[in-house]
Amino acid sequence: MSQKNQTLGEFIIENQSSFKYTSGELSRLINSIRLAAKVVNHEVNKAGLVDIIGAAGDTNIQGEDQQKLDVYANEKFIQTLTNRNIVCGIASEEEDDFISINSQDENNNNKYVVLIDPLDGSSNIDVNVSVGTIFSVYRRVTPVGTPVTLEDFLQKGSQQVAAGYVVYGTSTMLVYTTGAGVNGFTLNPAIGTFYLSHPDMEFPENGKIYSVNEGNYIHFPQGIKNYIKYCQMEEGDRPYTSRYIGSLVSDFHRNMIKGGIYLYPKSSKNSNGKLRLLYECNPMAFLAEQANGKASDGFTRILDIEPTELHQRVPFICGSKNMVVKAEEFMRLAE
Ligand code: AHM
Ligand code: MG
Repeated sequence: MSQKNQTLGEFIIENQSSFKYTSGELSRLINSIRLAAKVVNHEVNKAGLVDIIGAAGDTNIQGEDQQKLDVYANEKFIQTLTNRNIVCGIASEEEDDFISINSQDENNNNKYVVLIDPLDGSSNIDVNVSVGTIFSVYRRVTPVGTPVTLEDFLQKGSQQVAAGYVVYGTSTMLVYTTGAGVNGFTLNPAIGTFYLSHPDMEFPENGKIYSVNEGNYIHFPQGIKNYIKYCQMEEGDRPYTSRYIGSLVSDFHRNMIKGGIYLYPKSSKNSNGKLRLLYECNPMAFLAEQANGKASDGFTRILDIEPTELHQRVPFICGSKNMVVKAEEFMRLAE
């Protein structure tokens, strides 16, 4: 039984046996993420103090400026997962291609691949607004002991065995699922320990918050425009409140606790929206469903989408179940 004040370390050990593959490998993986999260948290927290903010001069495969902390977080997560010889492959928002680990080592029997957005919402770093890390875990589909291939990463979201995020906010929290509900752990920075602070997290079925970048309104599909107008209409429990941080993790986290919907639709400028299916939308969708919420591209369940590319983008609507159902209704009606 999970109980408040339990440490994340204790929780992982206690819940290991309830996971269907009990080799301990997944527990070690979550432990490594916990460690890397603490290291990155330390750096994020002093971002305003040291000369680490600002663009590193590189652009990633999507042509966006990389911030130095993105690079740092990327290195830390990859290093931690690689050095401890825990996974057989990693794909990251910051890497053009996936990384195969220890493919030469015949003793490498690791079964899991990790997909990660090491520091999401990075445009918020240099203005002291919260950012996050998102991760997604799959069992490889190619034989153990051979180098991983793209096939191991291009799996449907419904195949995930674990997913989670770290929110570097007013407190730092690690929230994750292994398919048996969602639990949130808050870091006590004084002693560097995560404590179970939010057991069995769930989206309220209805909410009163909508989160969308309304600056793009003019470019949105008609169904989304109509849904936004519906949110703003004076009727019943509406108008809803608008809240948009521009950090997916933080917007999702608030909406899960308070009840709400997050939308990043396609637009006349971006035909597939902005967010990436494999390391942003799928993990958030898995968490949402595990927390009694829902995630959709407007028509299809996110977790049912068959991926075709590592850095694929997809429209994303996610949050309280009834709100997402309503948004989908508007999308269908406007077809
Ligand atoms: P990033 O991966 O480049 O940081 O972009 C992802 C972020 C999300 O966290 C956030 O919800 C969204 O982009 C905000 O985009 P916009 O500024 O277009 O509203
Ligand atoms: Mg991102």
